[in-house]
Amino acid sequence: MTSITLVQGDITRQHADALVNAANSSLLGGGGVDGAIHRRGGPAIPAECRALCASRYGKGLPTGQAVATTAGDLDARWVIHTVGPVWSPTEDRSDLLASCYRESLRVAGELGARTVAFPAISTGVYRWPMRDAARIALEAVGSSPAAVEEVRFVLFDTSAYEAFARQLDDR
Ligand code: AR6
Repeated sequence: MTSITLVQGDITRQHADALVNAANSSLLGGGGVDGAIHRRGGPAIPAECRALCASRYGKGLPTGQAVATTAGDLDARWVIHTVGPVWSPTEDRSDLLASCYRESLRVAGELGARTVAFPAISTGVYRWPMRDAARIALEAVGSSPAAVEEVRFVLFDTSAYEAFARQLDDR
């Protein structure tokens, strides 16, 4: 059984077997969590991302999928990159957001990661409303069959932390 914990903070300061990155399909870095992970993780991460793009993901990593690289200088063994969906007011993309969590945990399980830290995927640049994103994230993690001991959500600010805490209480 996976235990779910919530902390407020910067995911790049966390120690865990795997840190999940809210990437984009190019895997070449960006703003938000992605920018922070690439900055603090150092050049080994983009080097491996470039190699993955050249070999397996010529058209980019599809939305909802996940792939692992080294964690470089971060206090973790792996970074698992996943691409969240951009929020749409007209199209239900919740399955893709749930898939980011499920696929990241599947990859983590395959690697043998026991502790996995997630940011609130898609809730920044991709504009997903926090409360709905928290519900989807907690449901997806709660129903994942992956053999991971701890999933830690690392929420950047108080309102994100409170949104996740409320959803966790309601479960
Ligand atoms: N630690 C934890 N959470 C963070 C951190 C951090 N260091 N920095 C931001 N957040 P975002 P997305 C929160 O934009 O919405 C990038 O440019 C942030 O407050 O990082 O999935 C990529 O390259 C928000 O709640 O990811 C993509 O192009 C959450 O993390 C695009 O943004 C996610 O915000 C992905 O957008």
